[in-house]
Amino acid sequence: MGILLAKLWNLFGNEEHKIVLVGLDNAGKTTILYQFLMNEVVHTSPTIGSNVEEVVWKNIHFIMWDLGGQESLRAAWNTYYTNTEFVILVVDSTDRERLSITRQELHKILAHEELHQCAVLVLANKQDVKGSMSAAEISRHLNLTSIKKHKWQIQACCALTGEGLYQGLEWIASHIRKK
Ligand SMILES: Nc1nc2c(ncn2[C@@H]2O[C@H](COP(=O)(O)OP(=O)(O)OP(=O)(O)O)[C@@H](O)[C@H]2O)c(=O)[nH]1
Ligand SMILES: [Mg+2]
Repeated sequence: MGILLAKLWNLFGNEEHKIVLVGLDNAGKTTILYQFLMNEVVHTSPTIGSNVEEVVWKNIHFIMWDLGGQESLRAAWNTYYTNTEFVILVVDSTDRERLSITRQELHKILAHEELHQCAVLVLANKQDVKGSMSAAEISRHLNLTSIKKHKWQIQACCALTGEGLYQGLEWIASHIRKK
């Protein structure tokens, strides 16, 4: 009976799913958060601390936490991890120089005990910029195929047009439906 009620509760879209958006500063996290919220490009400045918004899509309620990505702020990312179901790692696909730092951060995230059950969506952002790295190239550099304990996916996107963002969210939604 309890399970049935829980299923009905979810069916009516009352359950909230927590997502944290991480990635280095300037990757496009805040731009992506507000694309999801309003389908608009907002003017952003570097996030100090975090932004949080509720995004409802296909009757699924997401609580999205967008965390500041500057080096001094990354040490505090783990204070947001409790009850997180999905991590969205946003990568600036033009930033070849710092991809190895992103890789280190990703593998630190995956090793965190509070995230041992979470699934990871990597968004290869800024695909509109000529010469940006492809999703396949980023996947190779981040060594995504070595990830065995977490479900993961990589999706190319452009936060300015919104292209690719909803394919990414659909991947997340498909995991929720399977539960
Ligand atoms: N060309 C291009 N620019 C983008 C894209 N997404 C974001 N930007 C720009 O990148 C800059 C940084 O975007 P933010 O969303 O503030 O980055 P952030 O990841 O939140 O950065 P922090 O808050 O410092 O961690 C802004 O000037 C955005 O307009 C994109 O897909 N293409
Ligand atoms: Mg930001």
